[in-house]
Amino acid sequence: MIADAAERLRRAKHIAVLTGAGVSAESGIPTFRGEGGLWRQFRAEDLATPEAFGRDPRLVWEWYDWRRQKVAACRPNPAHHALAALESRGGEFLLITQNIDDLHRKAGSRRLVELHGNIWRVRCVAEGAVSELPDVPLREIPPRCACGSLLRPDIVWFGEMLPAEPLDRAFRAAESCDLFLVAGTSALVQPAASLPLLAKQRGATVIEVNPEPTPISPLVDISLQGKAGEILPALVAALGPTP
Ligand code: BJW
Repeated sequence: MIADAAERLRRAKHIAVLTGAGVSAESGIPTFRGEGGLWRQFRAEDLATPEAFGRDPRLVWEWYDWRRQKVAACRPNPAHHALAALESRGGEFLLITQNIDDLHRKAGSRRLVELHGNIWRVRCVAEGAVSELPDVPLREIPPRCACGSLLRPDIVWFGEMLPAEPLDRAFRAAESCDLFLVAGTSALVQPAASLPLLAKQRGATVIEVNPEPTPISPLVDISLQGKAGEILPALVAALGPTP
């Protein structure tokens, strides 16, 4: 299976990759829906919606401050490094991530779009200005902008539109790639989950890496069952030297 997937990757002229929380699981960052997942312990409606933030910004920020501390203690794992190595082989490439943890960038990925935002960025609720807030832990909760208004995490919550430019780049890559690799996502959250299906409709080979089956598993061309931190390095190693 790995050899077949590697052969298709080697032949591909344009590769798009979609990652989800499973890719960061081996770095120690909890996923959302599996065993030990965040949505098993917390209600998304209380913490990850604009309504929750409107009701209780302190509660929402306390949760994000806890998550920021967790993420700050984590490092990229072999899955992140393998994807950075895949990009560095050249050719048309885009890494589309739903993750907000910045670990792909830390591993060296550059042709990267973050569909659901970034945990280190904040946005002023009044002015919309986006900035980095690296403090861990936060000095004040909830943090405020210089203008006095509340800052919010620059993260896409349920019921919110995804940022237009990254979403547009992701859809264009899914439409035009000849190989779409999807790793570590339950493929339940829209619109990200529709990207591999769009790629498949447009004729791309779709390869999935996940220890568990997902709703897209019956539709993909190759399903590599296992951990991203094991499968992705093996896949990239099987490609052989960069041409
Ligand atoms: C491993 C592994 C290892 C484990 N190696 N793998 C009804 C029907 C259809 C759609 C909707 C609906 N009602 C509402 C919607 C829209 C909604 C949606 O899709 N909901 C579904 C849940 C039903 N989507 C939205 O609201 C989006 N906006 C939108 O659509 O705007 C238009 C619109 C507006 C209003 C109404 C309707 C439409 C926004 C979505 C924002 C998602 N935000 C979150 C949280 C951000 C907050 C935060 O992080 O702080 O983003 S939700 C959460 O899920 C997070 C993730 O990015 C996202 C995806 O999760 P992911 O990455 O797939 O993680 P898991 O945990 O689900 O899966 C992990 C996988 O890894 C598993 O498969 C494991 O097996 C695997 N794994 N270890 C490899 N070592």
